[in-house]
Amino acid sequence: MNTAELIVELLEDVGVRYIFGIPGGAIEDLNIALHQSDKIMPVVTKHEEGAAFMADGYARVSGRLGVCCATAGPGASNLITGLACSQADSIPVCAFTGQVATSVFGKGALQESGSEGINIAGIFCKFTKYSGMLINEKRAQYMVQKAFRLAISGRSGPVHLSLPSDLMKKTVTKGGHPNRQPPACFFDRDEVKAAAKILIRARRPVLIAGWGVVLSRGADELQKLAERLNIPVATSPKAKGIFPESHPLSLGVLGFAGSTLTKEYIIEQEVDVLLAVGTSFNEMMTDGWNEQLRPSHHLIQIDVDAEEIGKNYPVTLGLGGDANTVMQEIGYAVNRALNVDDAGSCMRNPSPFLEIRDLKAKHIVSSVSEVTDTNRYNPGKLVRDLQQSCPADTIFFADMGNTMAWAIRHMVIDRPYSFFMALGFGAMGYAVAAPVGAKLAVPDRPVVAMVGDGSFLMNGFEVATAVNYKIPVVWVVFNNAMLGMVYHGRKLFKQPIPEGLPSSFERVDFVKIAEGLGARGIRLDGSTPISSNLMEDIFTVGRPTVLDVLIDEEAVPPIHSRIRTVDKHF
Ligand SMILES: Cc1ncc(C[n+]2csc(CCOP(=O)(O)OP(=O)(O)O)c2C)c(N)n1
Ligand SMILES: [Mg+2]
Repeated sequence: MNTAELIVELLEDVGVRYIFGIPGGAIEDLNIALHQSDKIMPVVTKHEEGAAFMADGYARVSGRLGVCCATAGPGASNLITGLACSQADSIPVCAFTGQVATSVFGKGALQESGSEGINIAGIFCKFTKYSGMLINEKRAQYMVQKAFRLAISGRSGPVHLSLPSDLMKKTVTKGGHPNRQPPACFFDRDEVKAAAKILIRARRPVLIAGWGVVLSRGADELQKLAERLNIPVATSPKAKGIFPESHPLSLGVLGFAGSTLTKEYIIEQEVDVLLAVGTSFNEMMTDGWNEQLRPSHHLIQIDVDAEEIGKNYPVTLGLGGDANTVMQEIGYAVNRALNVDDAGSCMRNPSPFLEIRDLKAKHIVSSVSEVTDTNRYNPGKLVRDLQQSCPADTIFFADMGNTMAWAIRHMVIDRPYSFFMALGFGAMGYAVAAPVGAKLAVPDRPVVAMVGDGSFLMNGFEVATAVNYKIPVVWVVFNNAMLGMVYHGRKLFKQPIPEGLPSSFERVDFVKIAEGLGARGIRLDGSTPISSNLMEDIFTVGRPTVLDVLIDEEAVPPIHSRIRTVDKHF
């Protein structure tokens, strides 16, 4: 076999089923090898950024490795924003990019992007866990397997290999080294015991579950631990729904667009012990590093990456390790200390259940802000209607912009692994392409993307990719003919910001765009609301569908905390 065929076999060995990308001269050898594979289906996208987002969406939803590829030069550089999103949210994605033959390095070949030209492998080092260029076909298996191991293990993330075309053609022999992936389930027993003791004695503790709980697939352990400790749970915005939001111990989302009850419970009242699991205390979770988030006695922080522990708030106890494993071990230690079995739970007085119940009654989200124009859909109502009209197992994606804020504030997510945003890097257009990869990972679940019109205009041609492969994603476009977050953000500053780079633009007809791309397009507004019948029809017909929803552009989104942070820190 040649090196390209070896790479495809190695992909097959780790169970890869899809590769997202766009072909080009420098990556034709990989293309030929893929043609011979009956296990891997290539998905050719309309832009490489879409390919990287789809690989990310596939990995984010399935927990498995996502794979994308591009040709040399601009093909490779178009992957950058996608891989940067994966890096910021620790998503395991492997990217392969083409490369001109090593024999012409430095001579000015078209799209040359090796160490003598625009150094793609070097550029990618800055936003991946590992980026390398194949230097010898005899080291190909080592480098590919190393890349896979790094992507999936420890704090997962994207990796990249640049593949010079001459090396792809060399004859190689596959070595007998299976790709072993050691699970990251380490923990420190003494620290676990110490944490259990503190948590049992805590008077008014709170658990904050972050994105690390999602990455470690820790929803079950989280719920068990919360119930055993009788401890209220808030999530970061990105981890929304990892703890069922209707659970009597749920406080909802803390931070950006989060619930007002969470803020009252955690920020405005005393918390003596804070257990932070898989959260880095970033800007969006902490409302700009609010000092009042500090607990009065103990901050216990669990993270797979030691770099995060104590980074933004001083900890009294830092536990390295995978969130799922450490929570499980704390659960055992609590049981042993209380001398109870799995069914036992830690009594607390006053009962957090009662306090949360009363707060929930007080903070019932009143039926969203005023409607200025009756024909325009209030976006808060839109996200609620959408959720109520979709099956319970629907997976939702939310894109950057006000859309995301409305969704965080008004949706109630009770099923873990059902609500996704790329909030780390915060790229507009992510939720246009990523859901296509996600749908391939979970073909039996409905996948719905909530996208602002500005974001849709960035990557909307990927609807044609979904049409091409009959991947029935539903995009709900929040059509306000503007970059709404910019518009409202400017207005909400103490000193309103003028419109030098205007936030509004001519309204676009997304029904026509959808139809032009081969998808189904449906227009809705406030007088034709989303209904269960409509959504059922869309899911039954099973075509990629764009809902072009005219929303009230003056409805003020819940983005005030972000504006305060920008005002104070930037
Ligand atoms: C790639 C990229 N460019 C610019 C931004 C800055 N930005 C954040 S939200 C936003 C406006 C989003 O507009 P739209 O998608 O229409 O959503 P809306 O806020 O109107 O709901 C902009 C420009 C960004 N996050 N990502
Ligand atoms: Mg908009």
